[in-house]
Amino acid sequence: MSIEYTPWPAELAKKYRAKGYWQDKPLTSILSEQLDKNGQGIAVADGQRQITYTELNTYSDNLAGYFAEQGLTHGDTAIVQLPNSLEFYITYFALLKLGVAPVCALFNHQRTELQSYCEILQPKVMIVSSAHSLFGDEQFSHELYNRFSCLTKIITDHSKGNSELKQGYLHKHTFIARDLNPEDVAFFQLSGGSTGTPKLIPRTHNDYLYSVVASKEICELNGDTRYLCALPAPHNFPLSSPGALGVFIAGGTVILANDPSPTVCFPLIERFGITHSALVPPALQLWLQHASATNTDLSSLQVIQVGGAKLSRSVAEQVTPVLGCQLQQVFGMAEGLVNYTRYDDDQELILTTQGRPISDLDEIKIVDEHGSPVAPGESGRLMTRGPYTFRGYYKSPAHNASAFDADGFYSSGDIVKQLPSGHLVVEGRDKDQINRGGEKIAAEEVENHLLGHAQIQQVAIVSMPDEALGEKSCAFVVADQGVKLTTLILRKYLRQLGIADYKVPDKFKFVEQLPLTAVGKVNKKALRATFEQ
Ligand code: OOB
Repeated sequence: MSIEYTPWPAELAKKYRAKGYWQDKPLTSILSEQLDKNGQGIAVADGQRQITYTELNTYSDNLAGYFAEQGLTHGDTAIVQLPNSLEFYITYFALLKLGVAPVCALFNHQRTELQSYCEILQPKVMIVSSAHSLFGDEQFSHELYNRFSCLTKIITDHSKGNSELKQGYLHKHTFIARDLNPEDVAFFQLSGGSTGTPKLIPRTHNDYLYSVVASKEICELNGDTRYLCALPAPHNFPLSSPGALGVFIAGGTVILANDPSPTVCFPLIERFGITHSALVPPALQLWLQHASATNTDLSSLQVIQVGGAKLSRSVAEQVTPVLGCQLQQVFGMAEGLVNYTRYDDDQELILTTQGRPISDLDEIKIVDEHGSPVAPGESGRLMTRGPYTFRGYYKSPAHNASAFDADGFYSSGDIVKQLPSGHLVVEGRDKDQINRGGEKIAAEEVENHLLGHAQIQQVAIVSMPDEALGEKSCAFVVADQGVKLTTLILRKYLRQLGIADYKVPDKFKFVEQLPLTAVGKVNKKALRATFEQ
């Protein structure tokens, strides 16, 4: 059984194949193609350990065999939540090999996020880490087993000592490889989201492999590339743009960091001779601040990619003088479309634009609020379709009806303008989302949690400007008459529900009422304007 998804129309699929963009190969070919030429090359290293391509392949074969013994089979789904570790890639490839499609949660996701993914995906298995507070003991696992009858197994990786996961991959378990259909869903990406419940993005072997192969070419990765993965490994940026998968195609080495702070990353840059890394703007700012004061040798750095949120020109300008390497801006989304500034672009384009699309078959439309194209060079809403941009969220027909136009163009919710060179400049956003230094918060999701509080009548969450993160979140709260709620009470309430920390509003404002628009909706623009001086 294959996993359902909205396919590309036949005539477009034909075009993507005719150009050779869809190669009809599974994502697992990334690994198998390294074995003969580069089996002894180091694929992944963290501070303590490293594994070769041959080991990555053998371990993921073993684990696939172990999963099969546990009853997992092609067409099943899984939830993976692992820190940046060798085990993440071993597990990812093991599931791909079996034809089991995982969603890889971020490590800072908590109870409510994991429960939502379980609800949508009905996974048969979860692969998690005891280093996460939820899985330090059995309690949450029991809750999940009780609530989701689909769930047959929660496999825990113990960061110290032996674990079921390690038993699974270190020991021989026979795995009989089966043919994978490259048109099938390989795994799910997480959407940054703008709705009440999280949305999952089905990514097929064909579309994802193309985005990685093309990204690896644009970014000129090769066997000498040593890529520092300091952002959460499952995120689309460090996984595929060109990310770890791009490095594996090139036969280079991925070095893992637990977080993007200079204290963690600078020693790794020196020790491993890191050539490339990917950062969000706030992390870049920290690197810039620390670089001038450090004795660490950063001279191996060739390229720093920056994306996930808007980079200001003044920060962009410092990259080459301070870090001594090239800046590449990356504007991408888990749904598909990724844009890069090219290394040989004019300096002005590199400093002030978010790049141009990967592919000549990426189609871009910039439209006004009625859906009509704006004049060239004007700003408007970004709509896109192409060989690696998805055609529908998983099991979300109602939301899909508004997220796509009649021609299958996806509305990303970004306000952009396009220069004659094709480069896009991100000017703003027309989605109910806060971009907290690259971490995306769907306002409605957190609003719904707060509305669950017995003494809250109304709530609206909007972004407020922040020096370090670009944006932070503020909740405007209308409480029941005569009730005195405090920031402390509501923070505690949300933490007890179990939501990721970055989603907890940075500020709460208690108000008598919320401003309304002419049609009676909450006027978020007016709320945001209260932060402007
Ligand atoms: C990346 O992916 P997501 O899915 O976490 O977030 C996508 C959204 C975009 O729609 C846009 O609103 C924002 O993040 N964004 C940027 C940006 N890059 C992403 N806004 C301004 N400037 C940029 N450079 O964030 C992502 C995926 C792949 C590669 C890079 C980033």
